[in-house]
Amino acid sequence: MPESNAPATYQLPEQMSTFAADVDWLYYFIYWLSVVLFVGIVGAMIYFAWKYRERKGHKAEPTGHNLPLEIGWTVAPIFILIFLFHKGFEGYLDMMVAPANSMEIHVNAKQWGWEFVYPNGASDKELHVPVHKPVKLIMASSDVIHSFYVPALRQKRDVVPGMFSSVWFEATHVGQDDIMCAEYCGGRGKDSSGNELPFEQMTGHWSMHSMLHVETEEDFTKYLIGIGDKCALYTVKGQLCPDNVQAEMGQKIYEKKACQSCHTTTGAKLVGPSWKGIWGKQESTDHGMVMVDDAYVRESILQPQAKIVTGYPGTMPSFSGQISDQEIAEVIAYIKSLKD
Ligand SMILES: [Cu+2]
Repeated sequence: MPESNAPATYQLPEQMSTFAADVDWLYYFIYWLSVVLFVGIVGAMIYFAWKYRERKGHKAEPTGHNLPLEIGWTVAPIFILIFLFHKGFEGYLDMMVAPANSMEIHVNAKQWGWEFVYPNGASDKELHVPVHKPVKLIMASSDVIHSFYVPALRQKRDVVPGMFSSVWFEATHVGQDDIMCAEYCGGRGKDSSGNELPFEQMTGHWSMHSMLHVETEEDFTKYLIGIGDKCALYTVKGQLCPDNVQAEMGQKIYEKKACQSCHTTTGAKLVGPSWKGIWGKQESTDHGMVMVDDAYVRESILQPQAKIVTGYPGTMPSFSGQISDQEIAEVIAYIKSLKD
């Protein structure tokens, strides 16, 4: 794979991801192929128009067929198209299939801004990623269709309400680039009573801008700690985050995901069982006795209706797709810390 580190050129922005060089190679191949064909065809046209112009004493004669020539100009473009399809499809697969060790970051798009949620639930309006590490973005929209676009990464994908779409990339050097929305997603030029807003207060698709910051692993860890990810320091060293730190993070998720509207931590009964003292207990459910352990808590977050504790309505919605494995581990650590 060629190095993807080239600076911006007249036609293309700077290269900042591993597949940027391949994308650009194909772009320039198609560009120069078009230039050669354009000059060749228009040149031949002008030459023939001049050569066979109307002159006294010359009579037009039909040219008839030239079979080898006709086969040649039919077959040659077929091979060029097969080659272009092959290169394009190869590049597409490369950009679609994220490596298994990718770091997952959730992206929420809405009118008109971006939110990036890191594995432990800490979030920010701008995207920070470590250099030379594959990153997978799992993207959702809460209103209309948006499109995540970072020119230097050569990555662009629609973000559609009601489904997840994903992209991945590996940044090749430390730097910054713009994150834009490439789907016209509306705008607001009037207030609720229909009066035209002053220009500075108008907002919309064009203001859906954010920044990508590619950082060294050290800077990225500092950033994660800065936005409240206390486990980052341990994760980056490949160590397990201590239980008490995880429990602290779990408490934040408990508040942020509004778990407290149904589960208390005081023993009081709300819509769902209180988390106080529940860890390790045997509970009676509609599927018999169940031990409250990692497996049961995980299942109850992702498929709340699987085993409902007797005496509760079982109306909890599934958090599947809205909570990462790391966040589940932190919620579990928090529940563990509430043992009496
Ligand atoms: Cu948008």
